[in-house]
Amino acid sequence: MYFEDLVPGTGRREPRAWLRSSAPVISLNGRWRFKLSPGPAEAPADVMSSDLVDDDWDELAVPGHWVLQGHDRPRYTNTAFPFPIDPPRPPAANPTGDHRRWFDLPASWPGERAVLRFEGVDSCFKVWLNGVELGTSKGSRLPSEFEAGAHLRPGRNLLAVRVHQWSSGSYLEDQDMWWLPGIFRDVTLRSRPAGGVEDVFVHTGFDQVSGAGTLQVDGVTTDPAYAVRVLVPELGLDLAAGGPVTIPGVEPWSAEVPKLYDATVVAPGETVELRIGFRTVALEDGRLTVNGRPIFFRGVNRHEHDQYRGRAVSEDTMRQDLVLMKQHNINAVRTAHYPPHPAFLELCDELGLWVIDECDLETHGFIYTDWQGNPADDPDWAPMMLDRMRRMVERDKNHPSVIIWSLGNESHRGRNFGELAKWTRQRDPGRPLFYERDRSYEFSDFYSLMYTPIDELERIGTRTEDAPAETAADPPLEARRRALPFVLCEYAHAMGNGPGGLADYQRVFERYPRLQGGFVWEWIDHGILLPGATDHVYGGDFGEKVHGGNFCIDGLLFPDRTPSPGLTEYKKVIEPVRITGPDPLRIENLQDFATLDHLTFGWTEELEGQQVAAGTLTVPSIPAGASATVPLPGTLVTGAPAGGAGERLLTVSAVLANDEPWAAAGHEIAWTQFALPSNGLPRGSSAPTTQRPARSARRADGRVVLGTGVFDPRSGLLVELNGLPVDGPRLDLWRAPTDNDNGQGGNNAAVSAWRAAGLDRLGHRVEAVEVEETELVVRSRVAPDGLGLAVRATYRWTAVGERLTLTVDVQPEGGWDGPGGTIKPACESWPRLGLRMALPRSLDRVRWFGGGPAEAYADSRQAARIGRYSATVDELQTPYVVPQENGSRIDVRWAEVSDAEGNGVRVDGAPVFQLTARRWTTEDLERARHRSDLTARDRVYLNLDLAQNGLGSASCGPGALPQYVLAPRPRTFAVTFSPLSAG
Ligand code: IPT
Repeated sequence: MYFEDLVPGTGRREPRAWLRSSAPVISLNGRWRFKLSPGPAEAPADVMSSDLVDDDWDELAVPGHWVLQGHDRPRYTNTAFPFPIDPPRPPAANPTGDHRRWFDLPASWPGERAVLRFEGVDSCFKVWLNGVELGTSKGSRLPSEFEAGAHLRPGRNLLAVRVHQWSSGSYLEDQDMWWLPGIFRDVTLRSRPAGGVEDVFVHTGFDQVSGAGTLQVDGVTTDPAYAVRVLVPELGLDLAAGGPVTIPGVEPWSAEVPKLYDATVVAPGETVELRIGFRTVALEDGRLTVNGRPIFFRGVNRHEHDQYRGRAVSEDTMRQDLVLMKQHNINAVRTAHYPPHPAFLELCDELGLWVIDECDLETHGFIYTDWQGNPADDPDWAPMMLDRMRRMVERDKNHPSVIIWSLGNESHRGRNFGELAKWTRQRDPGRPLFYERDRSYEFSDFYSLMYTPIDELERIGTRTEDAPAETAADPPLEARRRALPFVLCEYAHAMGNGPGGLADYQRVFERYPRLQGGFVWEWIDHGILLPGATDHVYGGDFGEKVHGGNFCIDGLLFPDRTPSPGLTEYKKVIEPVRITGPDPLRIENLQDFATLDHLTFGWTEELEGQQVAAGTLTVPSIPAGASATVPLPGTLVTGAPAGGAGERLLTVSAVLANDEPWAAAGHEIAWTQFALPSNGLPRGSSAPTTQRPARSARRADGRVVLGTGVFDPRSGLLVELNGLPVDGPRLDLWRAPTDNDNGQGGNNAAVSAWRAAGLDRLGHRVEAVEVEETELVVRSRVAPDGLGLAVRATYRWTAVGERLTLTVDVQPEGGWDGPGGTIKPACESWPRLGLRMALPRSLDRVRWFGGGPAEAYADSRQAARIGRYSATVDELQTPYVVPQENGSRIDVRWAEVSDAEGNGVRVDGAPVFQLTARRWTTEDLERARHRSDLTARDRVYLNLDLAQNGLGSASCGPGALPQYVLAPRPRTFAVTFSPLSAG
């Protein structure tokens, strides 16, 4: 059967470019009739017949996936095939969706050749027009065209499409994503006029020395006797197709300045509109260059995903993705792991992004046969694989944004890739090739890896990495590999809270010319909202046995396209302008082509987080790769602060001077904050004070009273602060594990060491509550059941006026460090070190002076700006699809937690602390699997931390770097509480 053989398709036309043509076209998108059968055998034999009555069939939106429209259900696996590995056979249970649609041919429709074009059908289909079979096709994310003209009728026509969820093609489509069958991209009927433009291949070049462009347009007509002309009005060009011709004085295309020239390709029967970008892509001296300059990728891997529509993404959604990328300083997309909707590439041309266009090819699941039977190395599969490469290259060849062809993803090594590379090099010598997973790199123009640790990246930067086993015994091949530029095609796994370490990667990328940047994994969480649901689903939510869990919830955007803190962090880390200083200020242009003339620079001076002065800076024109020094305004340099005493900060920021297609004037591109000399300490700081501690500690009425605090005499916990009920602060070392804490499949899992050390079950035994003259001292031993290790915590309370200061001394005891100790493996980190307390639920507003506005952690804190912020407790939560530790604000100098009237508590750090506030406990957060599992309790829970462990990206990659690890060792920290009252 066609769905289980190794024939890529039948009856299809030769692949060609996606063209905007003047020829008549009818969109067949819309409501279709639909019937789902459990397998091909059960599907109606007369699906193509006009006699079949389909009135009782359901309706389905096309483009769309039936599994997201109430038929069957979506299915998520990472690497596993959700059927037995028995290539090329699909499973017996092969859901088969019959789609039917009647359409009217307008009277004006030309009675000539016509084609039916499908932009994407997952995974295999057969098509009939008016009862006549036109053909079959596989290759889900690729177009298929069938001759249709001979079978069209005036008036009503019946189109029937039978789609099989599984096919031999499924073995080539094992990308880490939802399995989503259906006609999920556009369907059109296109007239093919005599004397029309069948295909166009635009080749351009740009010579950075002379400023001249070259243009060659290969036009193919339906009849070679016809001449094809090319018009580029802006350049005054009107030429016969062919070439190349040299055009002096053109403006080049780059992702930074995406200059496009409108062009028209004219044949007697048809006109095609194109947008041409002049650029030359080359490999020179071991580096990738465009227009003669090495470029640097600040990239993301993008899957097509919409929380309601799956991979049937609208053009608005595509544009939204690109606008968000541009707004966040991203300049490159790897179309992981298949060619995107064709309109997406037009938008990349227009808005300016470098694109690695990736073939719809991944055989990852053969990992479970130890790569036995992997199609990539089986010549029988070569035609299926080559068909995919050809359809991608032919479709997308005219886009200036596409600068690299990727042969596919995660398909191990195999000779068929040699066929793909050979054909592609011959067909398009103008673009280099990429393939990561063959460690010999013989078919790739790049060396590449995924999730590489920083130290390995340093070795690659200096070309001193170990040779892979695949090339070690082959000196010429190894020499070739070592000379290649390096691109980190996936890194910084953005699953849940994280990734940590982006800034560290960036530093290494920028240090070594061989490293041409990377692509964060990945752009968006693949959470799906099924009809009527409030929680996003992921693998396992249907009780299925083989699934990939929440491994697809690993994007920089939440499923509704709200940026996550990870995206804000990435934006800051990849700023194309670096501002250092402050005296003098240095502005560095990190772009590859453009000046910074499109930006304006401003500064603000803040005292205790409140603006006291502001101005603009005059910055000279700075070419790409250059920098300039800019003097600071006089008052800032002399240090004569406006206003009174307190912490002074200078913020310098670069914003768009004018509206761009992707952001309005004023949109911020880069910023830096500097500490200015400070003029004494502000009121209310927890600095040494001349006031002497109150001699007020006393026992009274079965309670201990110290200043404004009332304590329980047995637990030593604070129970009241100035009349406000409090559930006293006590030591806390636990956090609700993040996906990165959990690591991958038990590897790298910080959390397994934490649990082995009992950090998730610590108990508190109070050994002494000592009421001294001026202080209250509470001594406790904090330890888990079943283990001998512990933490000694000594809480020392003093009161000065209304202020109550708590100093906590922490001493680890017993074998935290593994060998010889009580736990194995060693527990090398603590999730957090701080205090936990509860307040009445009415205290649901937080004001703070510190890092913000969003969450930040030790290794993801570049985007946190010191300032004054306010938020409700609910707003402080970051809505991760899978609940986990989140919402921590860092470098908090002070925070006020109050009710609507302003009554509450102020907390001062010494000098700073990390703050979280939530309506549920850490344990609630840890238990929750979906957001609706979290329900508010009648308290507000605060964590006041000295520190938390870094985030890392161990959900797929390295854990937190050593400098961000919170090691178990003795520490002392303090916070001061004071009452806040309304008015
Ligand atoms: C790599 C895949 O290429 C990508 O599709 C995704 O699954 C990612 O991992 C993790 O989310 S595979 C690599 C970890 C071996």
